[in-house]
Amino acid sequence: MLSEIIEKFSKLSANIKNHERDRYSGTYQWRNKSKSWLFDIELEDECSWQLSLPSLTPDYQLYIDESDLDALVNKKIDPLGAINSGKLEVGFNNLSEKDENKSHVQRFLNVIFNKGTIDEDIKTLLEKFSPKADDVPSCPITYSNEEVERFIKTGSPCLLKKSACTQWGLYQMDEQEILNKINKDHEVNLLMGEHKPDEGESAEYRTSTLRQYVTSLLNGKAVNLSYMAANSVPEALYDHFEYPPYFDRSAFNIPRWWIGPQNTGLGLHRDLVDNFLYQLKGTKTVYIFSPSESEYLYPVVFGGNPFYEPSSVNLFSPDLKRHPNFSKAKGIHVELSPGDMLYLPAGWWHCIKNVDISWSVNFFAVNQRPAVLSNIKN
Ligand SMILES: O=C(O)CCC(=O)C(=O)O
Repeated sequence: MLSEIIEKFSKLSANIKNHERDRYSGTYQWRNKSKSWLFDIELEDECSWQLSLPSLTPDYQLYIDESDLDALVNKKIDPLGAINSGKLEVGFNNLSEKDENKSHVQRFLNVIFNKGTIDEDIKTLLEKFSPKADDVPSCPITYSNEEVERFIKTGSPCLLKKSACTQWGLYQMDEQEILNKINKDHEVNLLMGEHKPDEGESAEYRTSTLRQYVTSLLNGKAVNLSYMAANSVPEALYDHFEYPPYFDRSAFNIPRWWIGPQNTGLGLHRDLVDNFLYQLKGTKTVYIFSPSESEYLYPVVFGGNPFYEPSSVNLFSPDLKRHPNFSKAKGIHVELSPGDMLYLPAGWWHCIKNVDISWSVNFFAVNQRPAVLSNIKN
């Protein structure tokens, strides 16, 4: 099995462009959780990526069990999920640079597995070419894919009613039918508390089986309002949904699903890639701000996910002493009901609140440039 994994790694090396080689050059040593050596990969400035013998002083050490490594190279879990869930740990010699190194490795893995490179220029371009807050005074509602395609070209969010998800098995099945399709030990990550980048606090997660979580959710007991946020949709469900029809399938990574009780959600942030969010069960409210409002939203630099940027503003109890310009930000909001699909163009800020028990699935177009910039050169 290891030889297949190594072969897949070699193929993925084609994703690494020359300028990335420079940025990520170094020796990455992969070990399993019991610390046995699996392989080293070495990326040098100008030359190709190669497998090498164990280095005594690797720049980065990555600890992952072989089964999880297999899931990672086969793109059944993504690097962000693997790190957040503790399946993949990153080790270094120099503990004082722990967070920085972890971010570096996470970014590097995004380059390999998601073709993910976001340069700072993208933010400027998104701000320049996306519609401004005044151009989108409310979220447009549409009933056709043709209209959605027009919004995608102009970089405007829109809500599609009666979307294609109403035809998916995943939409039509009830909770018990979904559970019956999935291995009963299938593990999920529950978000117990969001990170507080301003205060240097990381997000808190715990694990559970999907079965236990959904059962307690349905019994009204989802512990401390935990949120099953951004988990990879399990393979057993791959035949029960379709990818968004607007881009080629290869634009997307594995869809993520989001399940949680009333009042769970996610704080204000933005993703620098196009996103399609389908609502399967329950309702959620999404608060949205144009990239043109960024200067009022106090973005913070955080973590190693290059596609993600949080704001330090708490939308539900803003601290205007710390964030005085937030009072100038113009936002819109929209409610998603079962069967709806929200198109969130790259760079649009959003904050989520589940109104009742909510199940959603989203697709990030991590392998392509934001659609609004497709004809714009930087
Ligand atoms: O549905 C949610 O709670 C979060 C969704 C989200 O933030 C996203 O799709 O980017």
